[in-house]
Amino acid sequence: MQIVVAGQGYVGLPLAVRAAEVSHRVVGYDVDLDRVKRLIAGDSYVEDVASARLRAVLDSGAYSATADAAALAGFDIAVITVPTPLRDGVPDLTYIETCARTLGEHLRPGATVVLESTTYPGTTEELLLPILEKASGLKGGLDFLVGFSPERIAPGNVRWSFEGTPKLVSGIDARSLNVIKGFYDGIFQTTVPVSGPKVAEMAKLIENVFRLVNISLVNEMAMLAKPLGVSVWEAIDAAATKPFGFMRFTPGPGVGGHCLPVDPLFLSWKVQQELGLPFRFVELADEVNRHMPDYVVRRLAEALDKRGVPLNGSRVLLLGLTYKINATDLRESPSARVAELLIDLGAEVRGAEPNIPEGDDTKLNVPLVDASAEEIAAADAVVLLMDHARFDLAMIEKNAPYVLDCRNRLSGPNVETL
Ligand code: SAJ
Repeated sequence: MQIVVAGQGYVGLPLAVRAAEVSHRVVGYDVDLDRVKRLIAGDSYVEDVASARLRAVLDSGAYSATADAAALAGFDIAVITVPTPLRDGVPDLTYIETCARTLGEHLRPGATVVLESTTYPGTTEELLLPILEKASGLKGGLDFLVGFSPERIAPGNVRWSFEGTPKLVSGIDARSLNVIKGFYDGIFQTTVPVSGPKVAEMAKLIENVFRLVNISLVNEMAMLAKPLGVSVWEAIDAAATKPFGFMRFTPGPGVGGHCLPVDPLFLSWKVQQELGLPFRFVELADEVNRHMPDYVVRRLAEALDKRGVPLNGSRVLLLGLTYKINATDLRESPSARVAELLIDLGAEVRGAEPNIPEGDDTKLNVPLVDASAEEIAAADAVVLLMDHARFDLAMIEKNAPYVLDCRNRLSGPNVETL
């Protein structure tokens, strides 16, 4: 079939390439010209899509990338995988709206549109469908089909492959569900039909609220266990020996990424808007997680004070600036907030991040240095924010005058854990 995947980011590109590999003709549409140029050159910027795979589907002609909306004409199925950011705590669906209008102009009778972008329950039927109908003059359900299927991309997850991760599928009616399920059945090993888009939209948010709340729980436990003289890390490891009814989460310097700090707030915003009620778990979890950088800085200040080194004027080396272990993505990373707080208190802050290409420190608020023995020894304090596999933990333990270990990976007289 003729497929369009609108938005070629960490969600859209894996889907587009996989659809091309299973013999669809796929147009990868993105409004970012730089991205399109890289795609046409076979240069993948998505860690889970190797450039060799991209080049193979380009060479076979199964996949093409474009920023030209005219190339969307004639699609059988269009999948929307555009960002849904928050702007000052409010969901920004303008990317979905713009994309829907563009697709609507090329919508033919019998075609299907699927939304994958994470959003609040009701978006597919209350926002997307009317825009498609207005732009096309066609009637949803009658002339064209619509549904929602949330993404479950776990960047760098080696245990669950893209096609091996079960995929929720939904449609505004039985015909829509049938076509959408059929499309994803050709790509994923397991599809899970649900009764409608709202269920699928809500399920995705439950998945991420679950993680956000549980991570904030262990973060608050970490802040309480320290003054109680208990190792929260050892206690979590002990709790994790329970073979049922428990899932292990670990404390950290905060919650980053494009999912967890953002998606759950779509739900709390919708609940507030529709019901005039707070979604207290999400608000509290978000508050606790956003406090973690302040807690890291407080612990560091106390440790330096004990060593007679005022934070003001001290040299601090942050290890691991991306949002999660071994990730290359900086979005919403707590390291930026940690650095900002330290700089405001007069510290001279440097960062070491082996997963960011040399010279790519334009998005950082600290100068990028190597995690060398010299850099580590020259710091008054080192903070291990992300225990990337590329770090030489033994060398860090040996050379750092003091380390605040936010991941419980180090040990020694010069090491304290979060
Ligand atoms: N984090 C902790 N403690 C934990 C787990 C995570 O502090 O126990 C932090 C991470 O360092 C990171 C943030 O939370 O800053 C988010 O971590 P994450 O493991 O949830 O990673 P994400 O944001 O890449 O989440 C994605 C999600 N996938 C989708 O939304 C489609 C999530 O549902 C997946 O479970 C997760 O990947 C995964 O398992 O890799």
